Order: sequence, then structure tokens, then C-alpha cells
Amino acid sequence: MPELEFSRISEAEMRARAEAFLERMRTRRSVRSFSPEPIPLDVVKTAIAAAATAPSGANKQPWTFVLVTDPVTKRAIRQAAEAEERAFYGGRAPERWLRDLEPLGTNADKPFLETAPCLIVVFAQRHGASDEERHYYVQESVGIAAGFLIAALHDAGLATLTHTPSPMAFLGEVLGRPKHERAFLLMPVGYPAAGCEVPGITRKSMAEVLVEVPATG
Ligand code: IYR
Repeated sequence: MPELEFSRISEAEMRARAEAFLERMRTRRSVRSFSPEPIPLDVVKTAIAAAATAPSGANKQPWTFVLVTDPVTKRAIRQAAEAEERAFYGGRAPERWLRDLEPLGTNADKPFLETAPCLIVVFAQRHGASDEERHYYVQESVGIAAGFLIAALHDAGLATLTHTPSPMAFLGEVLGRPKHERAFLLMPVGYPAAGCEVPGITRKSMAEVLVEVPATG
């Protein structure tokens, strides 16, 4: 096996980088109102390349990223997504779920699926190109890759929405994906619209998210 290439940095540098990364990540927000301005697609592709460095079960890399900029395809995706969302908001969603969504102000209208200059559809491959090739921990692997993608796009100065119309089977149909690929999430990418508003959310404190196990003995 080849030897790992790994450069250690000083603790001061570690702290500076960890703090800088945290500050950068704190500024990320899910955006639902996009500017129609075009974005540099090479930047988006570089972010997808970063996402594809994610760890995966048995290194099977069970993901496909479909990049959509064609207005006709975006419209087809919007129409199919809105049909699902109308069913969701119009009765399929339990009352409690709708109540939990109220602070976000979401509804069945998804204009951003056409306004955003670019949509990335992340697919999870249930198995390899032949059903003989197994894939492992597919949801975990693709979830990690999606996290890398969101962070990479944000770091590169682009806004995203992690959008999961449910069910998402229409995406495989509209995009002509093979049967063993399941849509995992739909991510509009672009610049926020001028005056874009976001819900006033807070993030949990460290005390709420971190449990440290005390030393024993
Ligand atoms: N898919 C719907 C509903 C929705 C669900 C969750 I969980 C959210 O965090 C946000 C929205 C929609 O996109 O409107």
C-alpha cells in the first residue's frame, strides 16, 4: 500500500483554521429565493469534484451528480416537484409536520427550481452498474458527499437549498437515470436574489449538541 501523505501543522495554525472554518460555515443559510444570474459552472464542477472525495462504504463511491441548467428541464422538474408538494401540503403531510414547517414559511410553490441558474440532483446508486456489484452504506456515503458539496459550494461563494420533494422518483424519470439510481436530493445553486429573506433561525448551543464522556478511574 502507498504511504499516507499528511502534513502536520502547529496547534496555533490548527486553532486558526478550525475557527476560520467555523466562522465560514456559520454564514451558510438555505436559500429559497435565487437570482437568475448565471454562475460560473466550472466552480460548480470543482465543488462536485470535492464532494466526490467523500469517504464511502468499501470505496464504492455510490453517487451520481446530475447538473441541470437547461430551462426546459428545469421547468419539467419544477412542475413535477410542485405536483408532489401540492399533495404534501394539501393533506399528505401530518398536521404536526406542517406546524413544524410554519416558521420556515415554505409552501407548494417552488419558483426557485426555475429561477436558480443551476440544479444539482444527487443520486444514490443502490448497486453498481451490474446488480452483481454491491454497494454498502449507500445513504451514509451519499449523505456525507452531499455535506461536502454544500460546504464546497458555500465556501466558493454560492448559495444552495437542500431540497427534498417527496417522493422524488420523478427526478429519475425526467433525467433518464437508470433504475438502480435513487434521487437523494435536489439542490438549486446560485446567487441569492437581491433582498433575499431567510427565516430567523438559531443553531443549537454546544451544550445541546456535544456530550463529553468524563475520564474513568
Ligand atoms: N418538501 C417540502 C416540505 C419540507 C420538508 C422539510 I423536513 C423541510 O425542512 C422543508 C420543506 C418542501 O420543500 O416544501
